[in-house]
Amino acid sequence: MSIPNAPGTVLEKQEVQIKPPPLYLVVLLNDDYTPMEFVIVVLQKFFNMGREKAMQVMLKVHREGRGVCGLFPRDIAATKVEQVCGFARQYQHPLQCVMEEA
Ligand code: TYC
Repeated sequence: MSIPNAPGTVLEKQEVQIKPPPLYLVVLLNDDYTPMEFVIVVLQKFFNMGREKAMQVMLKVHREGRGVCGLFPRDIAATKVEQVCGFARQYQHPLQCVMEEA
């Protein structure tokens, strides 16, 4: 065992690369059956959007097939996905929500 900081010891600066935690996009996918109004409610309830913003995002998903609901740390993104999927199942809608690394 070496003696820490013994006389004559040269301390080298350690190069520590600290990366910020990865962020994840929560993405809503289009389908043909979930009512538009239900999607608006989901965006308001789980992503704190006002009605106008929720309407815009819902229409984007409807027209383009997918749309971003928000950007979150991994655990928060995973919770949002679970909440949205659980809520949709509760009402028997096929709405799909996924997360992907940004
Ligand atoms: N395409 C659906 C309809 O016409 C509406 C919809 C929008 C469904 C967004 C899912 O993520 C979605 N009723």
